[in-house]
Amino acid sequence: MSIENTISTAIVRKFSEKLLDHLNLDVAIVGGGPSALVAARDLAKAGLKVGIFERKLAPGGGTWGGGMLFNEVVVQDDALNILDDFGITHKALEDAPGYHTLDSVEMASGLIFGAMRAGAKIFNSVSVEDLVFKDGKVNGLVINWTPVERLGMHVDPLTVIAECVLDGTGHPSEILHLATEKAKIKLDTPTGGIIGEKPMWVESGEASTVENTREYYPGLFACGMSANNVMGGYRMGPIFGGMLMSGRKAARLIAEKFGK
Ligand code: 48F
Repeated sequence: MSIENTISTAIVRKFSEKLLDHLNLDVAIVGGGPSALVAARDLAKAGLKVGIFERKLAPGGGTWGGGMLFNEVVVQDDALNILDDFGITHKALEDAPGYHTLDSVEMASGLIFGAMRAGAKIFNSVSVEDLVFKDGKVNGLVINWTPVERLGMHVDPLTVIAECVLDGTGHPSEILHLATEKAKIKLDTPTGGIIGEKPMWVESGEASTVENTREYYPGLFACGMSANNVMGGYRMGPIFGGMLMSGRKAARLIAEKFGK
């Protein structure tokens, strides 16, 4: 066999094996932002089979760009233990006790690496376009290649079956929207629907992101900005402690469902 053929055969075979091995999951996570990556690492460490489906080529969500493309972000004391678990470096702010800065590129790459090293698999350039919803229960995801979605090509999708689905899609809460609009699910919110994100208030947004991280319908959880949007929390900008702690909380709640 020529080397050209060997390379192509190896890639097609290995990717197919990986996808086949992840068509039936304990936890399917939509979006590879910071909260989802923390959840994925913790869930994989708990022994669960976890797949992340991320629309973009590069996972990491809103972490890469820091604040307005200045590639530094801020994290508060409460979340340092999570950064330490991933081996991501941080530096205390001398003039603001309790707050720390870190390089947003190190954070994004460190979170991705940590989630994968723990055993979670990331399928990038894959968009989740629908839910599998049977007998009133969320059963998994409907997936397609992002270029297919972007080009509006009429190509039927594939499905991934999962015990639990975690919406980590950030500000748009895409999966919870699908749940309310297509599956006609009533979410566990005061209105049964999505309340919608409020403007910026850092302290409130940071606290509510963690508070609002929970199960919104049996088997359907939300973390990060998605959880905050559902419950009408405030946005917080480039401070990331709430996102990291939200991921950890989502993993704990989901792991409890599996008796882990
Ligand atoms: O928004 P995002 O970074 O998720 P997060 O964990 O973190 C929010 C912060 O980055 C920031 C913030 C903190 O101050 O406010 O915004 O809530 O990442 C969400 C990821 O989900 C992907 C999207 O490409 C992004 O990388 N995503 C969204 N919808 C889909 C999706 C979809 N339908 N299918 C696949 N991926």
